[in-house]
Amino acid sequence: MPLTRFSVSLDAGLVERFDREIRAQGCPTRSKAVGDLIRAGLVQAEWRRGDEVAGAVVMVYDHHKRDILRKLTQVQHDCHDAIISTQHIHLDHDNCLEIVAVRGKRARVENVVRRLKALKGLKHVSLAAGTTGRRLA
Ligand code: NI
Repeated sequence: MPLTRFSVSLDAGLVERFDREIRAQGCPTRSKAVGDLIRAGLVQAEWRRGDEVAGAVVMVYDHHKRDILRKLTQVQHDCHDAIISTQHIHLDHDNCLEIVAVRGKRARVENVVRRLKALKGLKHVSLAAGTTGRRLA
């Protein structure tokens, strides 16, 4: 993709604060920081519109909890069309970290998250709402 230059007029204080923040984050250029913000906004728009999206559900649970493994497997089989991969990590003697990669229409992906969050016995469930990347440069 060719680069396009454009000028933007903003409040000086806002730009100063933005520059301080991106320096603190180690961002190399203002252009990269603005591009990252635009892409983040476009990803949010994909989710709002109900486009095809991709992401990861992160869960932590104690595998000793009654029936938890069977219930997790059941939900993942019920939602197999939206789940592309599952990774299970044994964190310690009791705790497991499970990462479920999801892809599909927003409604199907959110259904996976809703079903997982409804399970009793999970210590943590969160969604990293990503993108398929197809509509982003
Ligand atoms: Ni485990």
